[in-house]
Amino acid sequence: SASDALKVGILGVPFDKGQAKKGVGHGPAAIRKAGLLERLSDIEQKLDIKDYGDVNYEVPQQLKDLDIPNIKSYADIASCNYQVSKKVQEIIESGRICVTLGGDHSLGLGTVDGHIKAKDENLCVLWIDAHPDLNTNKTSTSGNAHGMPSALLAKELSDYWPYLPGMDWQKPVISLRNIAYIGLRSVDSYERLIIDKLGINAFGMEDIEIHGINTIVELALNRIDPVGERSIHVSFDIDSLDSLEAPSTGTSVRGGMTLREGIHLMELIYRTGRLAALDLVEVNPNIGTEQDVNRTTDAAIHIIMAALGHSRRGIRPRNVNTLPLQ
Ligand code: EXY
Ligand code: MN
Ligand code: MN
Ligand code: MN
Repeated sequence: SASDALKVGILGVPFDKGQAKKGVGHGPAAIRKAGLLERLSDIEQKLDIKDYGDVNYEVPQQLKDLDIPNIKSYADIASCNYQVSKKVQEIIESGRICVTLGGDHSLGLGTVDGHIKAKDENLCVLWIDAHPDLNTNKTSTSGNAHGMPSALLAKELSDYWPYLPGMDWQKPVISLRNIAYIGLRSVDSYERLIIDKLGINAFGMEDIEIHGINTIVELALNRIDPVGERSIHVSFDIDSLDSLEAPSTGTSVRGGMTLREGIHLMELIYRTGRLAALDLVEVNPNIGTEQDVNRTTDAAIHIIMAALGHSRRGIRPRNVNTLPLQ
C-alpha cells in the first residue's frame, strides 16, 4: 500500500562553478537519462517519489561585482547554495528523503545547511569522498569551492574565514564532531593538519583495507550518532569510488572504493531508517568515453538504489510458495 512507501524527493543541481570543468553541470541530466526514476520504481522497497526538477538561481545585484580572495565564482557559489538550502529544507520538512543530484560538491554547503534547518541541528553527516573538502580560501591551492564545503560548514573553522557577504543565511553551522569522512586518499597538508588537530573522524582507504567497509561504517556511525537517534546526511562524492568504477568525474583518484563497498555502505545506512538526505555529486558526463559515462551513471544509480532499500538478495514473490512448474 502507499502507506508503507518511502517518501523521496529528487532535486537536480546543475551547478559547475565550484571547479573548472564544465560538464559536471550536466550530471543531473545524465543520471536521469540513465533511467534513475525508472530503476527506482522497480525496487522492492515501495517508493513515493516526487521529482522537484532542477534548482535555478540568480546572482543578486549587490553580489555581482563581489570578489572574495581565492574563491572562484564566489557570487555564484553563495547564490546557488542559498536556493539549494531552501529547497532541501522544504523537501525534508515535507517528510521526504532528499536525494540531490550534482553538480559539483560545493553544493554540499547548501544541502547540509537545508538539512540542519529542517532538523534543528539534530543531524550527522557522512562525507564519502576521496577528498575531505576541508580547505578554506587561505589554505586552498586551487581556489575551487568544491574543495571547501566542509570547511564552510564547520563551527570549529568559522574564525578562519573572512566575512562572507551573501552567506548570512548560512547558519547555524555543524560541529566537525558530527561529521565522519570515509574513502579519503587525497588530503592536502592543511586539511591533514585540521583533521589531526581537531581529532576529526576520518576513515581513509587504508582503514577500509584493514577493517573492511562494514566495520568502518559501524565505527563512523558510533562516533557521529552514538545513541542512534540523529537524522543522517550522506554526501556521496562519486570520486570516492575507484577510477575504474567511476571514470567520468573531474578529480578522480586511483585506489578507491569498489562499487560493492559503496553499495554495502548505503545498504547499512538504509537499514538505520534515519537517512534524510543523500547528495550524489561530481558526475561529469563530458569526461571519458560513452562507456565511461554509462559506467559512472550506472554506479551512481546503484548507490542511490541501495540507499533507498534495494536489496541484492532479491525478494520472493508475496504469498506464493510454489514454483510455476508446467
Ligand atoms: N583538495 C583539492 C582542492 O582543494 O582543490 C582538490 C579538491 C577536490 C574536491 C573534490 C570534489 O571532492
Ligand atoms: Mn556541455
Ligand atoms: Mn567532494
Ligand atoms: Mn572528491
